[in-house]
Amino acid sequence: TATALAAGVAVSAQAADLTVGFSQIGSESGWRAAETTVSKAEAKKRNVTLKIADAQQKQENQIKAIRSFIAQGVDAIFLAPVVATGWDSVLKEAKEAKIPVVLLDRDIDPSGKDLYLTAVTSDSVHEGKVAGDWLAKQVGGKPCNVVELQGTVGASVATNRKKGFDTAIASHPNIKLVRSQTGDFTRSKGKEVMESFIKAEGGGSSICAVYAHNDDMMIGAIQAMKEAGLKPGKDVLTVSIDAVPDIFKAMAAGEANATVELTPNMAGPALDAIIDYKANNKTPPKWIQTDSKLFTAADEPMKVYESKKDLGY
Ligand code: GZL
Repeated sequence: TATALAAGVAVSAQAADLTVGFSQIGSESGWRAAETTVSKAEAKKRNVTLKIADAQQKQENQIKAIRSFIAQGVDAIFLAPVVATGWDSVLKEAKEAKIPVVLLDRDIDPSGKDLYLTAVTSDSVHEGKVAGDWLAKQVGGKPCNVVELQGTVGASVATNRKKGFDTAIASHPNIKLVRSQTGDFTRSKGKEVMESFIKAEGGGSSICAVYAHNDDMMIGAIQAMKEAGLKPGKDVLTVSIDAVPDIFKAMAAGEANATVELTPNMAGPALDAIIDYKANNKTPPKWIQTDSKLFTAADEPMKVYESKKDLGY
C-alpha cells in the first residue's frame, strides 16, 4: 500500500544518513573475508555508509579504530572482537559519546554486557557440541584418539567451541582428546600444528579424527595429512566449522567428512537492529542468534560448493 511504501522509503531514507564504523578483525580465514564482502553488500542495500577498518588480527588496532570512529562521530560502531577481554575502557568511551556498539560473530566477556547494544553471533558452544555429537555417532564404541586445532587463544568462539566439543565427547570414554593446540584460525598455522601432531604421534596412524574450530585450519591439516601419507576423510575423520566452499570441495574429493555452517551475514541483522534503534528507538534483544547447520559428505558437496563459491570467501 502507499502508506507501507512511504514507511519503507522513510526507513531507508533515514538509513541513508547513517554512518557505521566496522572494526573488523582481518582476513585470517575464508569465512572472515566473506563476512567483509557480505557486510559491504548489506550496507549498500540499506543506503548505510560503512567504514571498515582491518586490524590484521591485532586488538590494539581494533581499539585504535574504535577511537577513530568515536572521533569521527559515526552513528554506530560494529565490532568483531578478536578476543573476549580488554574492551572495557574503549567501549566506555563509545558509551560516553552515546555511540551504540553492536558485536558481530564473537562475544566479549559478560562483565562488558552493558557496553554494547546487541550481539549478532551463532551459538558457538552448540557448534562444538554438534561437531562432537557427529564424531561420537561415527565412531560408535570404537576407541578413537582425537586431535584438536583450536581457534585464536582468548577468542570467545574458540573457548566455546572447545567447551561444546568437550561436553559432547565426555559421555564417550572411547573417544580421547590426545592433543590440542591453537592454529589461530589460519590455513598455514593449521597445517604447521597438524604436522607437529603427526610427528608427536609417531607418524599419525594412531590419529582417528581431527576437530578444527574452523574449516581453514582443517584445510591446512588435510594438506599436512596427505603429505604424511595419511588418508584424511577415510582413515582420519575430519569435522570443522564455517562451511566455506573449499571444505565442500574436500568432501567431494573424499578428504573431509563434516562441517557446521556459520552464516557470513552477521551485518544484515546488525544493520536492521541499528536502523530500527536509531529511527524508531526500538531496543533490540541482547543476542540475535544465527543458525548452525551440520553438513556432511552425504549432502551433495559439489552442489553446495557451487552455491557458495561466489559469495566472497
Ligand atoms: C566465528 C568467527 C570465526 C570463524 C573463523 O563466529 O568469529 O572467526 O569461525 C574466523 O573462520 O576466523
